[in-house]
Amino acid sequence: MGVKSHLHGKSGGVAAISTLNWEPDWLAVVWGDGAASRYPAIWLRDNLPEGRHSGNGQRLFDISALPEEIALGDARLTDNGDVGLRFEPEGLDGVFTAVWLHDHRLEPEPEPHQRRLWDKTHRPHEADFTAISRVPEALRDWLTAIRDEGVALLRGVPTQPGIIFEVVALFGYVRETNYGRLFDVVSEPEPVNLAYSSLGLGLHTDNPYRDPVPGLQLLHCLVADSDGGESVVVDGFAVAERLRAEAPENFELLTRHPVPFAFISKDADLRARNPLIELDAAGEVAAIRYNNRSAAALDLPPAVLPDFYRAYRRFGRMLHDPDFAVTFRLAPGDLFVVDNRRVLHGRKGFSGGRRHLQGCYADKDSLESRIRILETGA
Ligand code: NM2
Ligand code: OGA
Ligand code: ZN
Repeated sequence: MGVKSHLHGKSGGVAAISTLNWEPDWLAVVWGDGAASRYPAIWLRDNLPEGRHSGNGQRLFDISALPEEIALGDARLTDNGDVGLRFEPEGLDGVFTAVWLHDHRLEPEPEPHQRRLWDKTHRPHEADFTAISRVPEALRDWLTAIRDEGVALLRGVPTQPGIIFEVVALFGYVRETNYGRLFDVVSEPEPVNLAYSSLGLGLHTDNPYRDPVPGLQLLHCLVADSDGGESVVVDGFAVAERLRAEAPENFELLTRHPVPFAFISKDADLRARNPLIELDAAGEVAAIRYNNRSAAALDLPPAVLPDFYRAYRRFGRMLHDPDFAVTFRLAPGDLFVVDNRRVLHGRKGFSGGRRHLQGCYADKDSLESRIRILETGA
């Protein structure tokens, strides 16, 4: 029972098989709707249900334990429409349900894009702390906005120091760093980091000098008695896509050359090297790293640097184009979350009275896990 979800079912929908064909190397299935699927024998052998623990669904054997040459010796439709297979040379029998085979079709079918790119017209999703603490659907919607839009606001978070931990506990775990499990963003006389001053902070992602970078940042406002200090957020993915469309050669340069970032203090010497725009294996933008304060001296080959600077500056100008900026002012009891691999944030300088935020980092995998759990109602 628990196993089904562990086996990553996509649809769970009803799947009827109309015809089975097989060769020693392949199983071919024709579905009730006429679509066809093929599965290699080695893949089927690797995924036999018996190969997994019946309680938790974890695989029980290592890939090296599989015989070198695996072939199907027989394939038949069972009375209830599932698929019985025999594997040689082991002489092993196993059954796959039609639903499992349908959920795990291997034909390339692009996953629908979850991310929604946005510009200055975007109104970040807002939720109420009490509501998301009590109503699973409200929590699901708030977390989904963070996952798909990279930013969301929360109101009504008591101005009690440390309450940010209760927000994180709704979806995951704090990612502790040299700044602590929690950090106080207040203006200090000798700030170890410019965030702890009253200066404005240009658009940035946090901690690019760390690998991996924290996936999420939460900032909770306890006191906002000063003038200024407004928050700004920009969808780095939207800007990167604009750059790709308008200046593909600039985009390419920023994805191809990793650049050094550093943060050095009395008790930290953090360094990491990564591209400003990171792509995944499919060429999709996977992460933005942009932080003027902690960018180390660029050390790319001299022949590359002039072109690289052109691309870097163009990207920087685009990021600061007001067409992309969403500005808001945090009041006591407000909190916002950003996807720190996607959305840049900044603040205007402030003066006059006191301003106090508490922040922490968390990882995104737990947030995505929580959404799946809330969606299946488990
Ligand atoms: N603080 C607020 O990444 C950065 O250096 C931005 C981070 C100090 C944890 C500031
Ligand atoms: C930070 C930061 C913004 C603010 O702490 O990383 O960007 O509004 N702070 O003080
Ligand atoms: Zn920051």
